[in-house]
Amino acid sequence: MHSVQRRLVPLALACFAALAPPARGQTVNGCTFAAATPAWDAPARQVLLGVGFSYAPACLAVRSGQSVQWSMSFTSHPLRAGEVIGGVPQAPDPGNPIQSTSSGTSVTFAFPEAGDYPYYCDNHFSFDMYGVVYVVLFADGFEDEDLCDWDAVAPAETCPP
Ligand SMILES: [Cu+2]
Repeated sequence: MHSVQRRLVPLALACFAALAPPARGQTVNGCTFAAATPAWDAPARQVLLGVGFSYAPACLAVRSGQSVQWSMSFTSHPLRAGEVIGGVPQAPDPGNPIQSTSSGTSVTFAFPEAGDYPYYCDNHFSFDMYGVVYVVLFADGFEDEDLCDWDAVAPAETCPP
């Protein structure tokens, strides 16, 4: 462990519970980190159909390394990674672990890296059927590269330009 990490880990330990993803405070797919359902200690991390055309919970916070299971008819509700902006689905970040799923009734994706991973239903995004998986970095998994995903806690000198 080099000096940068020694300096950063105590800071991270002190405030990990309040960490927010880079888009802190920003609304993405109807979600904010603050309003997300914390699920890292839940017995199951699962997204189900909500009332009407919606996900339940749509905005989920998990710990890096955990998996999330979506359970619903993907024929009726094709799952796609990406953000919906102004009613238009955007191309997903290539690092988003959520893969397009158009059949079956259950799919699980692992989220090894901290970040925020938006998703939507390809049939009903115009009804705001979308959400975000927030992947929270916990202190025992910290690496300098991870800290750079969290601009609120990573000093600029630790991050690539
Ligand atoms: Cu749908």
